[in-house]
Amino acid sequence: MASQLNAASLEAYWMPFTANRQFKARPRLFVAARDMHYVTADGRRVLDGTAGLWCVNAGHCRAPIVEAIARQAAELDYAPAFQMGHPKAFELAERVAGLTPDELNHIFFTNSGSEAVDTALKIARAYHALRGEAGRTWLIGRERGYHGVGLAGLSVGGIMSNRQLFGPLLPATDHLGQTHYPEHNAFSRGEPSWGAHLADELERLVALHGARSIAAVIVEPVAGSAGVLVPPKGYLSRLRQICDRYGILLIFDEVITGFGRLGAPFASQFFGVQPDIITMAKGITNATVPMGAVAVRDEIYETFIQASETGIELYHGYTYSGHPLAAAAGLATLELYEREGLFARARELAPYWEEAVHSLKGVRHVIDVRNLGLMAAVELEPAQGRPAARAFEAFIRCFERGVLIRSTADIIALSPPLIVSRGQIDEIVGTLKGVLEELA
Ligand code: PXG
Repeated sequence: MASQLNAASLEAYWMPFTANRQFKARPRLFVAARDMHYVTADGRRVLDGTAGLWCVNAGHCRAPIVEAIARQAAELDYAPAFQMGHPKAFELAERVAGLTPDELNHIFFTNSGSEAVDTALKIARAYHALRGEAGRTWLIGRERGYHGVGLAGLSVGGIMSNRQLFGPLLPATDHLGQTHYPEHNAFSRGEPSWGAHLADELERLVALHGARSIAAVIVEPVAGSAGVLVPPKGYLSRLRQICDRYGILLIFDEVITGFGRLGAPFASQFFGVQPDIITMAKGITNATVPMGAVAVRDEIYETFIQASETGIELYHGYTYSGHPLAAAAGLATLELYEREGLFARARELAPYWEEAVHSLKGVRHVIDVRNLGLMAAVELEPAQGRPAARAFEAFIRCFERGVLIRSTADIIALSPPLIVSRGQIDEIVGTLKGVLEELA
């Protein structure tokens, strides 16, 4: 299996968000991929039930994207990102702006979701400062929120294990309460009907910190990493209303929900709620080349551009912002999504997906199933005294049986590429069902 890896190379690579000791004792390696499948080092095909890490929306190694990257690498490998440009970054920005909601027409490129989040939070504070409201510095996230691993993203994030060793985090940050209450919304199909009022907690934070001290609220429209927490009906529009009332910017972190995961370009369109800023990454290049981006409302961009007569308007950016390979990959990816109608396909498959995953209700260990678009979570009763062990064991056994799922605590997350077939949905759910029935 790990035959081509010796002990030294296994040790040299410090793997991210991984149980290194456990992994290195028994490595799981992919060496190739095509469409819906990975190939392991020992030559087995594994059906991708997670689109990599929620990112390979069009399936693996798609020829148009592969070719665009190869052509670009041979033609223009790199152009300085500051005070110089190359055409494809502009073309991609225009394409992305064509997918974002109406008034969000300006795109800042980053290399990851984490950087997109830090960029968005900096833009939010600077925007208020430029408008003469420098006192608006507080950034509000949400319990169980995941906004990447930068120190700002961690500060508004709400997953304790990601935060606990790294304090003190950014001051002037606070959190809304999380939205998943199994006693009210276990086994909800789509958006739970209970819980819109949870958005009113923002009123409490406004009262606590002062209406004119809050810069922005950032939420994932559907929380992904914490285990697919679907917002209660009406919750997001209520957040929007409260932000409007107090001049607070609303940021949707669409790193997972962007690019068709819910059957619309962005969750914003799916829910009919328009934020001021959207962060994105992952599906923007079908995960072939690292890239993230931030889309901002016209008036935010104009505020920066008007504030400076001649100089640099935003002292922020990355060496690889709008990198030629990422831009080429992004253009080919968006063309592919469009040509194959993949967002519409996700929308059409969603009811079948919902039926399939909810067939796990009543299966051994299952205490909740939730879904939206082509996302779902299956939550398990934790094994006595061994939290997270049961879902991790399910992950290992599914992998051995040729299906890739993802586990986080005792929650199994599913998010296949949008090209998944009905038969493959049955295979993912059927394999998981078999594994759960036999798990201790
Ligand atoms: N925001 C959100 C909403 C995310 O889901 C990030 C920011 C950070 O993106 P980068 O590109 O810096 O990783 C993410 C990333 C999982 C999982 O299995 C989720 C993510 C990454 C890896 C694994 O839940 N989300």
